[in-house]
Amino acid sequence: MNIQKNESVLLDSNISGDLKNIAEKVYSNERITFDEGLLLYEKGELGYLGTLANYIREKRHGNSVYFNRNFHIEPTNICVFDCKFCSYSRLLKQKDEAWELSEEEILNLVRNYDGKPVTEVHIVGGVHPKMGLHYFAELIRKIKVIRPDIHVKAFTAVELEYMCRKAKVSYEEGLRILKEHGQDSLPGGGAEIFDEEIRKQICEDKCTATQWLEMHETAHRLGMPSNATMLYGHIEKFEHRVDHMNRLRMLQDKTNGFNTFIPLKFRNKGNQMSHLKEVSVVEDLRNYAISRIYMDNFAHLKAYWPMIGRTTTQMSLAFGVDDIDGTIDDSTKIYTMAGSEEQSPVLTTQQLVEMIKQVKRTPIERDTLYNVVTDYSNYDFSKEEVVL
Ligand code: V47
Ligand code: SF4
Repeated sequence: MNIQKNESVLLDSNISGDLKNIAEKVYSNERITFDEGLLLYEKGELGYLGTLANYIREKRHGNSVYFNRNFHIEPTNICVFDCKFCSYSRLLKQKDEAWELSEEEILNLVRNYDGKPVTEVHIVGGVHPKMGLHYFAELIRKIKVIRPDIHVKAFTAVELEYMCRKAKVSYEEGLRILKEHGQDSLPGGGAEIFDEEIRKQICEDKCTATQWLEMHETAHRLGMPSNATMLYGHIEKFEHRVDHMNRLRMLQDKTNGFNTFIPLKFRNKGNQMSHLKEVSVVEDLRNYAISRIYMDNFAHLKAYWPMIGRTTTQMSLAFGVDDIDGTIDDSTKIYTMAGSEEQSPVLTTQQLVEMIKQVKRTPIERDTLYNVVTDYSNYDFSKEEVVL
């Protein structure tokens, strides 16, 4: 595909010389620096950022928008940590709104998908003091017995750091055990904002930035790919976002093990940071666009639709995003409890496909590793045997 650069950003006399230099770099496939990333946050207007991010996105992925068919298992929301932004976790002693699924309940959730064409299960939850490495390794093994074909994307670096510490094994040993039992990859959660000062204020007691990065580096070395998130729009400043992306970009240069970067908008309902205002949709779109421009070695940029809602998700597809996660069922509570747009995050594949087509993009179902499962350009849903 021959993607045209949009000269308007180079010719517009309202755009400063610094921003034009960045545009020239983007068009000639050159990496932008930390300071240039900061300048984009400070001075880049929505139209300018969207033009550049969309150029990169279309050069990489054409018109395609990826999604997958997955389901979530959240074994518990009981958590030993106390992240100030979290609306979801409960302490062991707080019985109201706390849940703890038994192994059989979890396996039954998997059995519910018998005969349905899901390709991934995403397992993540609170850090329960009694659910350890060997419990989860066995659980994954049993899931794979029921569903040998499914990709298991499980446990944030935060959960993994705790599991390894409790089991007194190195990250490498812990991850190796989980891999041998069937875990395929890691989700991107727990990264929040890497800056040590900000981290101290919002999630003091869980794994450090260095530990998060080390866990992912170790996973990549063992052949387990992963994602990376960034929680933005709370007390961090623009420089902390650039620093966060910079640390990820450096690790990706080293390992090339990340699939996707997922910016997560801070939602303020029912947590210890509820006094903070949420950022605007314009800021969300600017953030997606800058992420696309800055993270030049990440193949994919994901908008997590249950979090930002369907309309912003559709708009994000013009601001660098090429992936909108999956056809989730309503088993994921981490966002509904934080006040996300979607209080019942359920979309059938047909609805997801229509949402993408409505903005003139091409819906592509992918597996976790971005192999194409189905191109929905001309798909006839009336032939589907199982609706999902
Ligand atoms: O790390 C918690 C975030 C993350 C709030 O890898 C909040 O494919 C906003 O990482 N407002 C966990 N965000 C979820 C996660 C994820 C989600 C979807 C896909 C993937 C993937 C990963 O949720 C946490 C934290 O950053 N979070 N509370 C809140 N109030
Ligand atoms: Fe626990 Fe995760 Fe919530 Fe932090 S964000 S309190 S680690 S469930």
